[in-house]
Amino acid sequence: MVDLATLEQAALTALQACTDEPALRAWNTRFFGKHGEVLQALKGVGAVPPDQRKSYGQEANRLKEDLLARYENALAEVRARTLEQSLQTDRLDITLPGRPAPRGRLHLSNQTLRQIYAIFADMGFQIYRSREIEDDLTNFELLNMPPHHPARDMWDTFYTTTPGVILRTHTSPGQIHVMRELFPRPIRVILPGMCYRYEQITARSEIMFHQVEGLVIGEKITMADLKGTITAFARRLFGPERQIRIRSSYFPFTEPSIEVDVDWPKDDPISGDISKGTGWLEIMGAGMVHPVVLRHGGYDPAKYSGFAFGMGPERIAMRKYGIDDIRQFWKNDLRFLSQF
Ligand code: FA5
Repeated sequence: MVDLATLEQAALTALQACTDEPALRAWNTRFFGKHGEVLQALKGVGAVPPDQRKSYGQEANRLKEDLLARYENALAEVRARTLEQSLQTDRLDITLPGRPAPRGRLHLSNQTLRQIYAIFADMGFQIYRSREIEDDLTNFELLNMPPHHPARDMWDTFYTTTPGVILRTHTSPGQIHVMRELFPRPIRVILPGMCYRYEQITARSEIMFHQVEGLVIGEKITMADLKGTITAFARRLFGPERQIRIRSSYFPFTEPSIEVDVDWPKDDPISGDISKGTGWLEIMGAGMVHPVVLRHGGYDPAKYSGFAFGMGPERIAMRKYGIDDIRQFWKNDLRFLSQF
C-alpha cells in the first residue's frame, strides 16, 4: 500500500522545482505516465485491506485531481512567461521600412521585339511562329539554294545528330511554311524568332540572335511597297533624326535584293567596331520574293508577287540605345540588362 501523503509531498516538491516546459513534461511522465507513480498508487487500491479501501480510493483520486490541476496551472504559467520573455527579447520593429522585392523586367531583345510587333500590327501584319529546328530542305533548298550553292557558305549552322536536321540560320524558311499554310490567300505576316550561325563572334555578330522576317504576298505587290513599308517602319522605330540607306544586294531567294542600313556616324566614339568606318550598320536584308520560292510555296508567280525582309532586332537595339557590343545581350549581366 502506497503512503499517499508521502507521494503527494514528493510530487509537490518536484513540481515546484520545474522551471520550464520540458521539466514539467518530465514531471508529468514521472507521476502520470504509463508507469507513473500516481497511476500505480491508484491501481494498487485492490491490495488495500477492505476496511481502508474506500478512504484510500477517495484520497488517491483527490490527490490525482489536485496534482493534475496544479500541473495544468504550472504549464500555463510557464508558457505565459516564455511568451512574455520572447516578446521582450525578440522585439519586432514594425516601423522599419520593408526590403523592396527586386523587380524583373523584359529582356532588351523582347522589348525591341514588342516595339517591332506594335509597328507592324498597325500596318496590318499578323505574327506567325515558325520552328527553330529546320530541315536542310526548307532552310536552303526550297529557298533556291540547292546543295553546293555558294551562298550556303554565308550561313553555316549547327547540325543535329539527325542528318538534314539543323538549327535554322535565318527566319526565311518560315516563308515556305506560311505560304503552304495560307495559299491561296494574300499574306501579310511577320515571323520573329531565334536564328543560329556557326560564325565568328564580333561586336556586331553573335552565333545566336533574333530575326524578324516579313512576308507580303498578293497581286501587284511591287518594290515600291517594300520601300514604303521599310521606310515607314524605320521612321517610327528610330524617329525622324535617324537616316536609313537602301542599297542593292544579293540573296538567292529574292530578286531583286536589297540591304538596309541605319546611320552610325563616324564621329560616334563607339561606332568603330560596329560600322567599320562606313558610317552605317546593316540591319536587314530584303527583296522581291523569287519566282522559284513563290512556286515552292504554291503561289503562281505569273499571278502573284511579293516582298520579304529579315531584320536583326539586336542590331536595331544597338543603334537605338547606343550599345557598343552585341555580346552584351546574352551575357546575363544584370548591370547591363537592368539599364533597359
Ligand atoms: C538573311 O538572313 C536573310 N534571310 C534576310 C532576308 C530575308 C533577305 C528575306 C531577303 C528576304 P542576313 O544574313 O543579312 O540575311 O541577316 C539579316 C539580318 O539579321 C542582318 O541585317 C542583321 O541585322 C541580322 N544578323 C545577321 N547575322 C547576325 C549575327 N551574327 N548577329 C546578329 N545579327 C545578325
